Amino acid sequence: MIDFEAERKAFNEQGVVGPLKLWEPEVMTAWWREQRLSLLDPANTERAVFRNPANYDRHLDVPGLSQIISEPALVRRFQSLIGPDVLCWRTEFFPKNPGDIGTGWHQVETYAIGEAAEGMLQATDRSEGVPMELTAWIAFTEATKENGCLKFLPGSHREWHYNEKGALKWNGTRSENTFFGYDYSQLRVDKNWDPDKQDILHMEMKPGEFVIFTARCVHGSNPNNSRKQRMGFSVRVVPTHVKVYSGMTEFEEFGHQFDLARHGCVLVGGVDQHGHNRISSANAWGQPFMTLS
Ligand SMILES: O=C(O)CCC(=O)C(=O)O
Ligand SMILES: [Fe+2]
Repeated sequence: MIDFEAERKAFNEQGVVGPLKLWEPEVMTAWWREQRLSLLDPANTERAVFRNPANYDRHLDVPGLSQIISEPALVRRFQSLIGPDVLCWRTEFFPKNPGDIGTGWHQVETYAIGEAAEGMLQATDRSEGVPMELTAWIAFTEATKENGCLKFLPGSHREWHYNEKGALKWNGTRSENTFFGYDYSQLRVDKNWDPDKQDILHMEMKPGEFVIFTARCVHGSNPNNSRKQRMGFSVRVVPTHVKVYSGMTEFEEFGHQFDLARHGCVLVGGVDQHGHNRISSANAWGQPFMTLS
């Protein structure tokens, strides 16, 4: 039995709740071994929505990923935190290879990363205290302090420590403390505030566990000092009142170009009473997505 009340309370206080369980470690490990092959299979890659190395939104073409985004363990939590009507607007892989540096601290809400000053998300019916976006970061492999688990500043979602709307140029380097080439420290509201001096929550997870957070909660990850790859998969969702990529036909992020012609959101929970967004009802193979009522 999931204690939704307790999880909601923890989330509201901290901006993050986890680790939570999706599958047993052995189940995840075997499943992920299969998905790795599917990701590289040309039959899938030629159907991918975006053709660039960022590898976003592969849930729209890889059948296993099309299914995982609708797992009740995820969707029921999303619904408990942002309401019954839930759209998955993006998925992202976060590999961290042996020797890779940590992901720098960052804080966003509308995903106004870099040049996209207006952001990718626009709320149209915001209620006080209810987030307009959530991420479930699923551990496809083990995530430990040693191999680059996520880290959070609990409670930091209540205050803006970074100016999300500030212009930031992608510098193409992956130096320590940058967010894949975006130097978030330039956006710090208070230059004397040091995230590393705050109370840090290290979110260690077994394969098959996940954590839910609002990207307003300052987060990053540790470097990978182990000999194995750490792999996370972020499922990003919004309530249906949020406009996704409104008025946009393309965007640029992390030095890559994204053409939105084939992008759609997936309704993983409830109904879409707003009709703001293009909805994908089936993946690239014509297999319908599952929506929990
Ligand atoms: O996995 C990471 O290193 C960073 C993940 C992250 O920032 C996110 O999912 O929003
Ligand atoms: Fe992030």
